[in-house]
Amino acid sequence: MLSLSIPRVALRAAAPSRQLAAAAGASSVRFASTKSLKDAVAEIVPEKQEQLKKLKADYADASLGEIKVSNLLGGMRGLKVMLWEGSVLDSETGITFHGKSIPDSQKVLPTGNDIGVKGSEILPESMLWLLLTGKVPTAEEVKGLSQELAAKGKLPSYLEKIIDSFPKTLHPMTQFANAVASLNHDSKFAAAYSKGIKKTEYWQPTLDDSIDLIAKLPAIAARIYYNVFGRGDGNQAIDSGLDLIGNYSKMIGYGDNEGMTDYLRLYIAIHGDHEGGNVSAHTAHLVGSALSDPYLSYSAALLGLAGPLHGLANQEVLGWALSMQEAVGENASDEQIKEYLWKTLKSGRVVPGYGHAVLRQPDPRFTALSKFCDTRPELRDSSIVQLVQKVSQIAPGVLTEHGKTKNPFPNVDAASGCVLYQYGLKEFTYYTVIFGISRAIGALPQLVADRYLGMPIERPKSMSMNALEALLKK
Ligand code: CMX
Repeated sequence: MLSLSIPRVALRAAAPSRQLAAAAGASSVRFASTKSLKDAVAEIVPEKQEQLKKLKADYADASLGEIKVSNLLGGMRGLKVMLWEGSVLDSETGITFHGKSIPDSQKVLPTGNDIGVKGSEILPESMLWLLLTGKVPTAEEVKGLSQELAAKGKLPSYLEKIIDSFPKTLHPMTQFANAVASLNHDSKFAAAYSKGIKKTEYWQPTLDDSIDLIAKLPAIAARIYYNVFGRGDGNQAIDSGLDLIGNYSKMIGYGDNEGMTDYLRLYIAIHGDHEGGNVSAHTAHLVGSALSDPYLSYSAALLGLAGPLHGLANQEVLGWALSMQEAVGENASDEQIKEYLWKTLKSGRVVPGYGHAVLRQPDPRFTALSKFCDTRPELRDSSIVQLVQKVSQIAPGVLTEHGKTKNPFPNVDAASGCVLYQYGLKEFTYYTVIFGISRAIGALPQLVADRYLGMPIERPKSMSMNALEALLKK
């Protein structure tokens, strides 16, 4: 099991030192600032535009590497062909958000305790602020953003009716994507565009729509949960004193469960952005490049997230782990787990929650979630959490021996579902919906950046096999 002591102690120590720095007038820490998120974005726009102008002027013809046939035939792995501001994924060290690793972010980003709601994990609002502006927000700024999201969180009645009309048998992700697309009815960007808004101003209604959508995702997700599984408060009541995920947790019936609520905050904060090339983020960017509004762009992203090789893996992992538990019992030996892994591989299936298109080491998001489990007795002692942890130690050896995957280590999806399950959220066809709340805080900030940078419509060149052969044989 992984030790928790270092980041937790650091996290505890961070708040007083930040306050002392503020008292001493240190310019990098502004505890009293109450800047709005829109003001904070407006502040960085000119310098970002200048940076892009300079890149174009100085390096337009510089090469970023050659394109091989294997890239074209292999899912474009490794090709540097997208601009993405919020985060960078290193194959060995994992994700950084504007240069900050997950432990770095845990040290500096405001938590529930910092804004007066119980909880010591990063608030997704804090991560959203960091991703949009590159700056660490003050506690007051995060509190202001939480209040803004609570004020905008209620669903319009037409949307409630649309969601209520979905058959219960429709997969929750299909419902989620449809509901999000329907909000395009109220898009400020679409309305401004049809009135002829100037290109330089596109980013403002894009940001307005993005904040509005992020504010409404919890209520959409909670209404789907209530309709399909009959759990939660049924009317998605919003408490203006709570943060985004405090409200979501309450809506789905976990408002009194501090462990679950803080887990959801952590999971949603660190899962939000994973640079631009993953299917959901890339889809939002691609669809948005046609100037489709944020609702349409993010709806498309959710449909990509619903694939089993991407976001649906967290649903798959749990089904797979429970089947294993049923087959080998609660106290499975290493040998029994190995055998089960081989059985999965020999049947031609992938081991869900393992491998990654970019990462070549254990996913730091998996590590952060495992550390969370280590701090909570209710998770530490859970047989399903223990099984998932044990598999994470055994599977890399088996997958290495199997010899196919380039990364035999667990990804974030290996850990995320078992915690939800242990806390009683057992409807695992719903798990990817929670991932869908999260990915918005990474994909939508890039749409805003795409608009203030004036990024063009995305249009790569495709080739047929005949055209490829003709070119190569020349
Ligand atoms: N179990 C068994 N085989 C695996 C495997 C796994 N977990 N991961 C990869 N492989 C296989 C691939 O299927 C591929 O086999 P073929 O050559 O027969 O097609 C081979 O190993 C090489 O694949 P790779 O280059 O290592 O991996 P890719 O970049 O093609 O795919 C991913 C990456 C994540 C789709 C893949 O590792 C996978 O299917 N993992 C299981 C599903 C999963 O956990 N997805 C979630 C990823 C995180 C997320 O997006 O949320």
